[in-house]
Amino acid sequence: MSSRDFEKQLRKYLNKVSGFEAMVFAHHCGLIAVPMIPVNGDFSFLKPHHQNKALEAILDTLDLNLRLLDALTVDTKGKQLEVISFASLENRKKSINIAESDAIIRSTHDVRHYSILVLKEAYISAIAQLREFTFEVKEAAKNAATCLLQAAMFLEKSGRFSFGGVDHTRNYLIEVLKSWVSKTYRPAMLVEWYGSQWSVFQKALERENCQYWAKLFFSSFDSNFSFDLEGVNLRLNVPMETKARGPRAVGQFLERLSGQDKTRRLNEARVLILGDKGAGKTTLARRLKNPDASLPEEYESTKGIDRIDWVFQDEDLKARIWDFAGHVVTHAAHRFFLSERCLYIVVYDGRTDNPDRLRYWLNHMKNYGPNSDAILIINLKDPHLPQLPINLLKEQYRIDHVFWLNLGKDTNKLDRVRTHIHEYVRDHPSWQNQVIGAQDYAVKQELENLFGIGGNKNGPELISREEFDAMVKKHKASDPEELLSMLHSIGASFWYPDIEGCDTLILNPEWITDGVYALINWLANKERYGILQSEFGQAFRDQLGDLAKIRFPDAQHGFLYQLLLKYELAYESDLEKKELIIPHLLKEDQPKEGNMPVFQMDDLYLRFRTNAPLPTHMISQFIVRHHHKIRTLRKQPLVWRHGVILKDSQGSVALVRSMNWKIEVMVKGANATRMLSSIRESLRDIFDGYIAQEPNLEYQVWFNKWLKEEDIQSHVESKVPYFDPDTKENRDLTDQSIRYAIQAQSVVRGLQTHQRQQEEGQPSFDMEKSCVNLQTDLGDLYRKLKRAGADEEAEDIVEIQEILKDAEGLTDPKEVKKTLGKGLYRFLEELNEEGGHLHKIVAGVRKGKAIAQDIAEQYNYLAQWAGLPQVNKPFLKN
Ligand SMILES: Nc1nc2c(ncn2[C@@H]2O[C@H](COP(=O)(O)OP(=O)(O)O)[C@@H](O)[C@H]2O)c(=O)[nH]1
Ligand SMILES: [Mg+2]
Repeated sequence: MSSRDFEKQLRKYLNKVSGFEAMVFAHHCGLIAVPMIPVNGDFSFLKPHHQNKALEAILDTLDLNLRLLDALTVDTKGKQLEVISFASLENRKKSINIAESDAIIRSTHDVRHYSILVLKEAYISAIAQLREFTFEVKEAAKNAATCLLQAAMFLEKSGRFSFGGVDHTRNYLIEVLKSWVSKTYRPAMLVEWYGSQWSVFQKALERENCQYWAKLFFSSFDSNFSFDLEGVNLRLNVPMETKARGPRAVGQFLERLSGQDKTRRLNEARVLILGDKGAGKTTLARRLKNPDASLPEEYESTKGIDRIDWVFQDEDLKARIWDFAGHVVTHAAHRFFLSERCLYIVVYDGRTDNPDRLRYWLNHMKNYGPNSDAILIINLKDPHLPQLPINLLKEQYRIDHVFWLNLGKDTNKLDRVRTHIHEYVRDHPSWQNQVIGAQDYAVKQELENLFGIGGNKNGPELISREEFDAMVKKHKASDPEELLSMLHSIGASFWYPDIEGCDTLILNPEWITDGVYALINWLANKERYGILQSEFGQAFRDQLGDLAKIRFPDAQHGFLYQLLLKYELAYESDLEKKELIIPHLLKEDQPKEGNMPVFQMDDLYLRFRTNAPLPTHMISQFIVRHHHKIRTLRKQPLVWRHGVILKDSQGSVALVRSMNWKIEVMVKGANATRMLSSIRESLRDIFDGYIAQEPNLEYQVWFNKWLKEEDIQSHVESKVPYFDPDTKENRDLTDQSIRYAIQAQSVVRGLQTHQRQQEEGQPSFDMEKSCVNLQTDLGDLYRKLKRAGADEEAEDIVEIQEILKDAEGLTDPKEVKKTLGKGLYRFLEELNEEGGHLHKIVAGVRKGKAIAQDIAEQYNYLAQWAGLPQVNKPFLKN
């Protein structure tokens, strides 16, 4: 059967089935495509910082389809959309796109690319079915089948895939459709069809610690794709925080769940109240819990955060209300501590008549809880009705409901507000069904009681590992470490296995938030941005009075110091007296003109542009990550609240600053391209941590002409020059793409003509980039080891870095093999020796494990090309 005949046949039969059946067919194609994706034996084509999201999309999209499929057969239309919230659909689309773009960038159009496209089409068909666009459903189903065939063709070339190959695939797909039309038998799809690709797939999943998914795919094929909806629902209702940690964590969570007697609903949500001072936040917080509560007096103005637990007795459910005050930087910090089950309430004083203040808080919320809804309370302290563009705001923000009332007087309306919030917390579709195992739940409950969360405030702030283990035993839960990570991720208790001295303690999360916020507020009040550890005591006394000694004794200041670093809220100054600098508290304005670097037309310029104000914390996080490269002028570091000047060892200079809705980067000097690349990747990585939409990336290609990255890429890729409407000239963008190190395939290929002929499906390889990445990671590890006093090990790294520097220019894999053969490989092997000296030291330093894993990954990537042996990723449990 030719491709054209195949398409004809597809169309013919798809026309005879319903939209629903076409969607099921597309889903079917997706399921068959997934095992082809790790064609080279792993998922390393996904960029490290995309791995979780993209892998989750690959493994989980089909579940979302199944859920849609089920909703379509059972529920009413309105209900369907509610069940599958728009946020999760949007996130899914983005994640598949990420996986797809990685597949394209790391290879030519090949198995990976086409098999991910099948998934995407399956997803599109499901969404189209939900909206009842039957024509689109069928188009997507047809595309899914043709892409699957493309993938199969590429796979056949690899020789790994044997069982009847492409012809069999075509016939099988047509037979499936026919069977739907005639509603008779359904042909079986066997794993044997994949030949050895099946075991490649299973191994790739094992390598990612995704055994759970390996089993799932196997049983799915084994039962000829009949699915158990209960399993789908369990998977889709895994707590969001666990989901965000990727498919490994989800698999572990589910395995853990299956080992417990029963499940219990996660029974609390957080309600965060934001708004200007005096708007009525505290009034609302108190009256939600108790409608008869007295109004707060003027002098009672909230200092830090007040927390009030509003318990719905009969449903074993509670809303934990956070009444915020204090410096906004404390809001920036809370995204690190709070779980994702959040509802925001913005309170607005009706007398203000300044809608911009409302926008300010709505933006704030959007930055820190992009998937959360807001309820607006317009507090009518007097009869005057303010003019507010509510309809417009509803279009721009996720506003669930708006209430207009006098919080002090309107008892009936207050009742309505209370009912609404109660129902919201109880029924919110994306967390309503989230459960954990009953034994785990019992441990969580006991911990919370002990810490006095929502009640007795005299509880301890931390317990030892022994006490925790005893608790686990008492409630017959298993694997305390796994439980600790789970509790940590849902914000029930905090555990930091990689902070020395802290690894044996289980902490009350509210102790950490209160401590961090007290320090920040203390500094903000004093208009300072830096604090010594020896000043912590004073700060706590000033903020908390007598409670300071009890809650934050001197012995525990060190943890809080470490935590501020860990959460990238602060960095340690390089000066002799180790001071913590909180970039968010630095002065607003940039240095004066004479102290700013001057950039010329032919320097490098890029910018990230967003369609909403950027979270101010983003640039702070960037500053923290790059603080050791801050340029100084007459001993003054050139850094301010919204930007920083960086330098590298070869005299290149960069300016990175955030302005309104964009981040600007300018770089000059010998090493500019490389410096720009590293800044760009770092910003992307930070953006990625905020769930909000990834911004547009643009480059200045010639004077005042800015082009989007994907446009440059596609011009270079398709070898079509760019037509400049201003000068009416055609201009080639290849040079620009090299200057900015934008990965377009033809550029990569152009640069690597000297490399060995690329086999079909082999990723292209950039030796220089690979060496630079390795050196950066090794550099990080070096500094950490030095600080930990492991001089000898640090020296080994210096040696390896020297070798890497020499190897940067090599183009022949054989030579690379010779040069790099020993040092780095041996180092990584040593790192892998559990109980070995190096293993222990690296495990003990902050982020040591993560860096070591990155190094191993980078090395494996290089090794694959050079024909060197692969290493295991250190510190991963097998
Ligand atoms: N008359 C009147 N006073 C109110 C109302 N809401 C709040 N207040 C008063 O306004 C002041 C500030 O309110 P508060 O809840 O502390 O504001 P917050 O700073 O946003 O927490 C307090 O003295 C309240 O008693 C209202 O609806 N009517
Ligand atoms: Mg207040």
